[in-house]
Amino acid sequence: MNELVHPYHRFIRPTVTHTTFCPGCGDGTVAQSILRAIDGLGMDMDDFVFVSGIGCAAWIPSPLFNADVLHTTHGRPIAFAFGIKMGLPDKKVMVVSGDGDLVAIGGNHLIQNARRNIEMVVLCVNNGIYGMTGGQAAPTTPMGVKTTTTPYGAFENFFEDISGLVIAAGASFVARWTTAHPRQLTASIKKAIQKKGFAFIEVISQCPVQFGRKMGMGNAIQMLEDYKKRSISIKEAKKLSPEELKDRMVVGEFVDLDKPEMVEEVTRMIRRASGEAQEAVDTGRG
Ligand SMILES: Cc1ncc(C[n+]2csc(CCOP(=O)(O)OP(=O)(O)O)c2C)c(N)n1
Ligand code: SF4
Ligand SMILES: [Mg+2]
Repeated sequence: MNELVHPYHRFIRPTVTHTTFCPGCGDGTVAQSILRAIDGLGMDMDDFVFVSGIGCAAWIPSPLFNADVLHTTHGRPIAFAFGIKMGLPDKKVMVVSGDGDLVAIGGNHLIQNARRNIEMVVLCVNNGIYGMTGGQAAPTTPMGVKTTTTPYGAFENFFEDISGLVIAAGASFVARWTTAHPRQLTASIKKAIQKKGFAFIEVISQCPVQFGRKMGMGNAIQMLEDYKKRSISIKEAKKLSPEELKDRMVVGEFVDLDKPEMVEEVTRMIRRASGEAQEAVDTGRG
């Protein structure tokens, strides 16, 4: 009998026999969307260096993907990714991590590298909570949500629009989808991979175990149904008032700009500086 092999099995590290994700976790959809995008572009794992921090979402590229992956410290994947891009400018660098990793402890790396417009893809899996460590409140946890650290409900103002934050910081590509939009997500990942600049994709993703259970949102399917019900395209959102948009999730590609990319600018500057230094030596001025 022929053995059935998943079409993306070739992308998975041979030593990996299972994932760390809970049943129903959105991280599987995100992983598959990334692999679909890479396959759809006719690219290979060797074209990439993946980087992740610490958290459930950070397990997506490492150890799952059979590629060069840096599984770094909590909050620092973008800093590592910047270094990799400077040293290996021909590689595609993709960061995959959680909202806590990228927007809480790693928030400053996120905004500064978006401002610099360093060419990299950053996939932020936003489940609104610190999933891996037991469901503590994150800066993305909506007010009132009961978590391990907020048993009477989250009391901090929260980042309602992290895509908006990254747009304001200066990224050249920004999109938001949910795990109920795998095809649109895959299409945006393809664009992000091809983008010359900082490309950020926020994926609102279900954590049925820590977030869904505490919020009383039901199981993964019910959470996905909720995403479908509450999400609205940018075009449709423009017709609604802020009150009407309350509790809705605006999805789509928000920004796709061409602007100077820092690694390219630095490389150009180094060439110019070394040309001037050589000229100084040749003309006896150096
Ligand atoms: C410096 C440091 N602080 C805190 C932690 C503990 N820690 C590990 S993962 C994590 C949060 C993960 O949340 P998120 O990035 O949203 O990922 P998720 O598990 O939700 O996918 C925390 C607080 C750590 N490992 N290192
Ligand atoms: S705790 Fe939540 S985010 Fe982490 S693997 Fe389980 S369902 Fe996914
Ligand atoms: Mg999280």
